[in-house]
Amino acid sequence: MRTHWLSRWMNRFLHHGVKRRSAQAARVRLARPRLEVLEDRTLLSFASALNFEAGFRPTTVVTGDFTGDGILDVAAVNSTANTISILPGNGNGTFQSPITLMDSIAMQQLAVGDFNRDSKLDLVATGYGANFVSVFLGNGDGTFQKPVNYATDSNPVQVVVADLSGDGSPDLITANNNSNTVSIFLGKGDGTFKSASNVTVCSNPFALAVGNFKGDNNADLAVINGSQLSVLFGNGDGTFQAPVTYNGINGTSVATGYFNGDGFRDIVITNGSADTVQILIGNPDGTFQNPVTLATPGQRECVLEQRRWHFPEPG
Ligand SMILES: [Ca+2]
Ligand SMILES: [Ca+2]
Ligand SMILES: [Ca+2]
Repeated sequence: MRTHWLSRWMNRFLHHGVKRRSAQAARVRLARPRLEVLEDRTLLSFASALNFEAGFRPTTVVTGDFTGDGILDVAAVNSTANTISILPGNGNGTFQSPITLMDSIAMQQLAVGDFNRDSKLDLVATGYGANFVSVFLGNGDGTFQKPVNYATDSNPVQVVVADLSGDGSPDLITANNNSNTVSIFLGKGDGTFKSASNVTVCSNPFALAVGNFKGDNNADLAVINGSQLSVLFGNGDGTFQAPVTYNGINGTSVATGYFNGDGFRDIVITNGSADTVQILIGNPDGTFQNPVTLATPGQRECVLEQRRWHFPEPG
């Protein structure tokens, strides 16, 4: 049985603070793994927030070592300033004044990757109103080259970086909120991308995640709108099979992971206004069980999985 570092970490995290239970309760937990534990877990606490200047109305942040000094930095996209702010990290939880990247379009969402495989991190941002993604190639010192725009379908709301074609070059996927599609941009490995291939998914998609659901080492897609989940099995070359639709979804954000330790990828969906998390346990054939809905103590707008996608996945 395969186990994954995220699953092992999740198991340790979710068991933190949980009291010892009876053997019968343990058997129940195995039958419905981790879900009760998620409800009962002890929440972590943090010191008071430190605030650092970015641009006007930052909407998304990502982290990476953009300056090449081995210290994590922060990149924030500023939705009404047409800018991205790079905040170099000092290594002690504080950050330097931002380096500002300009673009000709307003950007809302951000993702990171090494698109030209020079070991210097690059950025891609969605331009919701402009119907573009903007690719910024990193110089490795916190500065970036002038952005190159690639046309998407209408209203891209999220961009994800993953190698969909298995050639080692990162590709891009956008969820296009007004087109009922995702746009696939296959990377050429030199920092440029082929024109978009638009694939039909559920109507008005606004969030997506990538995972190997079927166990064939091809990257698959999970795309949600407010009430449906579309799962698209990858063919391994950047093309996808027709979507399989799941109803009963109530979500605003989607991620994948190994939540019950069986080695098959599962899906988690949050809904910020409903205060819920939904878990869909994955079956060995890439299908999913009915969503299990959990109440959360407060509004959860976004769920993230800290992972750089590479296929085939490490065992
Ligand atoms: Ca750095
Ligand atoms: Ca690069
Ligand atoms: Ca690729």
